[in-house]
Amino acid sequence: METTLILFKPDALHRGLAGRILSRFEEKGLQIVGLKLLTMSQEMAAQHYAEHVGKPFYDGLVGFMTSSPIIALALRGPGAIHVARSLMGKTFGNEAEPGTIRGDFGNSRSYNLIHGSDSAESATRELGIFFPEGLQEWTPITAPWLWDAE
Ligand code: IDP
Ligand code: MG
Repeated sequence: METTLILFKPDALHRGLAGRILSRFEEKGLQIVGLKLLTMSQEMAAQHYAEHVGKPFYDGLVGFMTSSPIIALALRGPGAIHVARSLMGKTFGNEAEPGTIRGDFGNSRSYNLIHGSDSAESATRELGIFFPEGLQEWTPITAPWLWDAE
């Protein structure tokens, strides 16, 4: 079982796509264990995007991500990190496959709607930034069928 950190970026909220994007994950069977609306501080953005410091797009990315509210989401399920990334599609909307969130809802290289953790280490680190208080522990009544559990 894995837990991943998803962010709906400001463009997802401005474009009124938050509900539709959330539905993709719910329909897939990922469990919501954390959900909040917040505006990212400069400090949070710097921590979250530390690996990108110095890249040409870094200042624009941080400016965009701190410009208005985002939704932070913690999702759980078997292989949740990879499963969520595959639902999201490739980084740039104009390269992402149709059927993916980025492939269906965007055509931009900078405004790509969503972030998802890329590894177990990233997920642990990023969940700590957005959910320092911890996550909600609960068991969906459908868990045996969602998770291949007995
Ligand atoms: P990811 O979001 O698919 O993991 P990363 O390479 O980790 O992609 O980049 C983080 C974010 O930085 C991207 O989601 C995108 O918003 C932005 N970004 C990455 N590369 C570029 C670029 O070449 N131009 C503009 N923005 C970029
Ligand atoms: Mg990344």
